[in-house]
Amino acid sequence: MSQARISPASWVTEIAELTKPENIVWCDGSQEEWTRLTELLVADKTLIRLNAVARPNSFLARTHPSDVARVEDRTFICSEQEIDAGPTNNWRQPAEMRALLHAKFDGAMRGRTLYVVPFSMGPVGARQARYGIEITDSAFVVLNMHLMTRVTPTVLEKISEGADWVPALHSVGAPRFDAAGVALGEQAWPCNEDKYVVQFPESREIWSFGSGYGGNALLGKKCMSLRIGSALGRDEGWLAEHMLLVRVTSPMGKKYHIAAAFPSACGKTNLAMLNPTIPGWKVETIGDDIAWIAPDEAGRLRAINPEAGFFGVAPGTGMKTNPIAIQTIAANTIFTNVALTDDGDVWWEGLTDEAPEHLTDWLGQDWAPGADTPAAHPNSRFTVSIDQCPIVASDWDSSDGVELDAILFGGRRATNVPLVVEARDWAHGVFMGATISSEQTAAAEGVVGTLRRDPFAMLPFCGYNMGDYWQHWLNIGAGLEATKLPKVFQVNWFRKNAAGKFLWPGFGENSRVIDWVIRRIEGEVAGVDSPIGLLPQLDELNLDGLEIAAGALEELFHIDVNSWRAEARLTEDFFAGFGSHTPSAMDEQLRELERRLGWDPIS
Ligand code: SAT
Ligand code: MN
Repeated sequence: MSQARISPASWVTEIAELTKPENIVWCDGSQEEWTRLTELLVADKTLIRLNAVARPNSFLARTHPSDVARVEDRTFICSEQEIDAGPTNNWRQPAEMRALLHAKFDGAMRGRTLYVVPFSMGPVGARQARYGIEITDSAFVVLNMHLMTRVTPTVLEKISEGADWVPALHSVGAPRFDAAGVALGEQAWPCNEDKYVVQFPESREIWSFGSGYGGNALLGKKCMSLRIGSALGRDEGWLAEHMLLVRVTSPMGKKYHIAAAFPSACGKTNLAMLNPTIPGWKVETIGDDIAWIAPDEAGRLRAINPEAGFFGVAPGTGMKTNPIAIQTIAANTIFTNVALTDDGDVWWEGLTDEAPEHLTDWLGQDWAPGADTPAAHPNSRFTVSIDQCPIVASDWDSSDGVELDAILFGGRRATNVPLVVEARDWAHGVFMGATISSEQTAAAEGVVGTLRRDPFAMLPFCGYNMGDYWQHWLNIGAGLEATKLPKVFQVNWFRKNAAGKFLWPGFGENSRVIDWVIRRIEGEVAGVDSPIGLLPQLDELNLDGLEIAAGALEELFHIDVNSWRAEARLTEDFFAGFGSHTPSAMDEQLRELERRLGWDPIS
């Protein structure tokens, strides 16, 4: 389906004619480029250089207060047919969107530099690697791409040898001059009120306008690796997933690989850097956000992390919750929208138990403990290369990837969903993934806390009809021997008691759940059947040394039949929204759940 492309040079010329930049810079991802661009941005006050002793080679950026998260209602999947975008995506007719975008990009880079960023998702030359070229008028984006992807001219060589690539065009939408050459004035954080994050899945193109923030602007991440990636995966027989990837070594010295899908800001980075509290276990990080998964010749699913860095949520990250992340960001890190300490270091809620006596908040205002607004924006972030992670697997970027043993699906659920439950088989696992719901976080614009369906944690990231995506998952499983497939589990660290307190301590203690998952893989524990899947028998969990309130464990695994019936009713409505694109196997799973809940769905 992908089209023969014009050369990168012709594309750059075409885009430069449209956007009318002052000059063009081809980027090479070098240290020299990093130094040059950080100096440029420090000089123009886009970046603040942090205290070089406390935080060497690290920087703070403060965005415009309106440009702080992904803009889901401005994100579009422009497939030829609306049905191919499906009911969960915004769709516009491609020709109409192209015309609109041409008007937006016309002159959008006047007075700015157009940077050409050749990048690879996955190790250059690997079977699973995919190449892209991002054009951007933001040096801040170039620096973040350095950390998050592999920026290298080698990509251009691969393309000239015939490799396919994704053109990814980005502008902050803030020209310095109008068409008549009149200066428009420079904003501290250039962006545009009108934002578009647009994917054309058939022609594998990305056009992003108006935002300089995160996934809106770092186009290798959600736009390419998930939205375009999922469409590529559908056509080529693999899976592009919003999943962390870890290697877990048991006390017996056996290695397992686990991928886990959680919505944005639900703890993927924490689980990816898990510090086990039970003795003898070791966790190594492979990725914290995206996994590309493909069947191999032996009939196993193998995964790579296509990225090269972390774009992690700062608030809540501290020595107690994620000491590995704290070590990772000790240097060479870009922080966005966190608070600044008086000695030129960074701070956010949860970094330490007590806030410093005085801070400059993410808006650049004086801040003191007790203030009624947070010092760091709830979606403030750190960008850092994966190489800095002290527990990164030494072969994290192996071209072969790793064999998957288990897949976890999770979300933030205060009620109903137990700490862990195992799917009966692959199709039941797909049903678990398809029916995830989670309380909304600050990672996207919207009301934090409201419960929303987030199937496979891919709601904002699936580049085609979500119903077809479930069928694709079913097909991948059906094409492989059941015994070779990873086992699938649903987890929920966030269940609360009636008083609203978390029942499970989470973080390092989640190693106890991983321990049970692995003992299930080994067939060492039997679990106990329940209407929603296989639960641990409480004595199968390793709870040595854990202090947990009396009754909390029972509550963590309690299945409330009435609430689950209500949940099944909502799933019925949810599936109905996909019409004939809901796979019949998903309807069967729902009927089966209803039967197990002792409920005759027909009456
Ligand atoms: O802004 S990003 O999309 O990169 C982060 C996230 O929402 O997961
Ligand atoms: Mn994410």
